[in-house]
Amino acid sequence: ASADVVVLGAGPAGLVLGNLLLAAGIDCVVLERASSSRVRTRARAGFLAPNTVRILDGHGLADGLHQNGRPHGTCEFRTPEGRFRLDYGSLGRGGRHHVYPQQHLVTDLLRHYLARGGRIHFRTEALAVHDTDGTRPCLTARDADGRTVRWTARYVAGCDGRHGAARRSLTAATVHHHDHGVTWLGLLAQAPPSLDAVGYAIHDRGFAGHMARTPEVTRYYLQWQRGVAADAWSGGRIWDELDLRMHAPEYGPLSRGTLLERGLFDLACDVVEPLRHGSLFLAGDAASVPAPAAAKGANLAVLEAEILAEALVDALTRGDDRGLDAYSDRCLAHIWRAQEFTGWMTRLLHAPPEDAPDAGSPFQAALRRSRIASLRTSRIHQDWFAENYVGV
Ligand code: RFL
Repeated sequence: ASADVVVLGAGPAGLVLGNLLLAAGIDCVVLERASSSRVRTRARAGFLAPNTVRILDGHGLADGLHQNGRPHGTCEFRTPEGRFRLDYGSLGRGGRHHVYPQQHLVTDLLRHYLARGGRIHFRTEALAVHDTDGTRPCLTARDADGRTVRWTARYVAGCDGRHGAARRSLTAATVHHHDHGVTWLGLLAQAPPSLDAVGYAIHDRGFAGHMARTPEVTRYYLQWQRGVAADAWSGGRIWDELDLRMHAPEYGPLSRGTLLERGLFDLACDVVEPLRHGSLFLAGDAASVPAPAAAKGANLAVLEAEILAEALVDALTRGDDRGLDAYSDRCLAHIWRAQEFTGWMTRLLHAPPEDAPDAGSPFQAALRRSRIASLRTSRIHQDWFAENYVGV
């Protein structure tokens, strides 16, 4: 089988790319390892940046987002020294997030893709990409019936995440890996949000976070000891710990509810360099995974998909390869900016990890308090924070 562009993965990156290529009349196909229902229900991100909304709007992909998403522009820091709010929507460049669960966005993108006549094969796992040095790359995949199928293409877009076939097929790439040394227990609670802001709580026992998703479901995070299982604590113990770290005695109790999902996330990140290998291009988590501390992953994925779509359209319709040549450098500039800010957020929210040379250091603790104080009191620091927090 063949297509001009074979897209691996039906996440935000692959489906935005697929939609933009179809809109320009490019022949493409999406191969996705998971089932259609799994793709539509996988709860992950929820905070979409202004640039993401602009891209979706510009291509008629934002109907669900405007109907059911909510603008959001406030975060609250709670620390042993007190709490303060930053209305980041009116600081920096005045950008706000839209809160819209990723699985709803993916469902919308899939609906538009299919309505435009897009081809997609679910339960089809790409195994390896070959011959990317030539003009006719090909790949092998295992289809829903377990048969090995072969696809040829002009270009392959690897949007299949950190553990996908695109990354595995690279022979000459550098993967920069950094582990922040912190693990989070990510929770989805069947409970309304407890505050009308993103909540970042700093506590001697570790970080806790609160992020709205829908009026009925809220995401919480607890900094967690590495190596301890996600189900080691009862629901009651988790809520007690969240109350403690979110300073509930001072600021009011959290709205409790059933914990629907628990997952462990190491705050580890990576960047692949370069993002182009002949006729294979990486986008989204396949290109770079930022630690989840600053809600960057899905937003970078959509931005890279737009840049790649424009470049592929130029190459396939006009023989103009300049966009493809510039793709890697353009995206890496955004990626490193996001990685730098995410690293800064990570150091703001957590003490040095237990195995770090400066673990437990009072000096580091004082620096962290000073960093927070600067964010609380300096308008310039707040503008910098706001610009980076919503920017990609
Ligand atoms: P995805 O969404 O992982 O999609 C990749 C798709 O590829 C498929 N796949 C394959 N298909 C074919 N062949 C193979 N060999 C394949 N291997 C994999 C997978 O089944 C999947 O469907 O990657 P994409 O499109 O690059 O999008 C990236 C985002 O999903 C990710 O960065 C974000 O979810 C990160 N993230 C957040 N990002 C934000 O911008 N804002 C947030 O608020 C936010 N919160 C989060 C997050 C990630 C989280 N987790 C689960 C790590 C919260 C959490 C808890």
